[in-house]
Amino acid sequence: MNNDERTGISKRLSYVLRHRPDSIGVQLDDAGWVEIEQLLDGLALHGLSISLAMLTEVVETNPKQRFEFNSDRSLLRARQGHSIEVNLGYKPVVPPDVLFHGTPSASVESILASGLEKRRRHHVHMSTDRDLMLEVARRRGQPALLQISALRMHRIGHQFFVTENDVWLTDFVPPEFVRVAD
Ligand code: HQG
Repeated sequence: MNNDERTGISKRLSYVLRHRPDSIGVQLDDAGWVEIEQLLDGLALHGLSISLAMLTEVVETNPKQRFEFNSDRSLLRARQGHSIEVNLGYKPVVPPDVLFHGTPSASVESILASGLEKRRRHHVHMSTDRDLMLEVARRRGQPALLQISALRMHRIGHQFFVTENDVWLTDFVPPEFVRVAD
């Protein structure tokens, strides 16, 4: 497969596993897992016939490691980014002092005024990786980098979770914990 083919399959998987499993007639369990056989059948019935080898290639080479197999490789799920109700089972952890969030520069003023909201996702997404966050912001134009006082938030009771691929998640970042990064 070439890059475009992998990206196309990855986008379709994101759509199905984060937002609309019903679009191919499959169901996710509480933790967001789908049976691989069901997934491949559902995709095939809805215009995307791929083999298990192709699916595995997409999952393993995904630049942001968006998907994961369970241990016996019978199930697949998205690691984050859901809009449907799932319990991913991430445990609350103590965050580092500072986390970063990338956003279009046009949104900075609004965020500094009203805080960082999760919008249609389940959490606000952050990272320790500044470059990665700038890349995220670039999806939508001129990028800006915000810095979040994560540890201070944690000390007053905000919960943080971290995924296997080092995406940090929280519910809401009040404006007093956000500033433009140095
Ligand atoms: C912004 C993608 C104005 C927020 C990416 C962001 C990431 C506000 C947008 C991952 C605001 C929501 C997450 C406020 C938040 N005023 N704008 N008060 N509060 N926003 O896509 O963080 O490809 O839901 O800054 O690469 O951009 O899906 O979140 O710009 O890793 O795997 O509202 O999603 O990964 O946008 O992206 P999103 P995000 P995937």
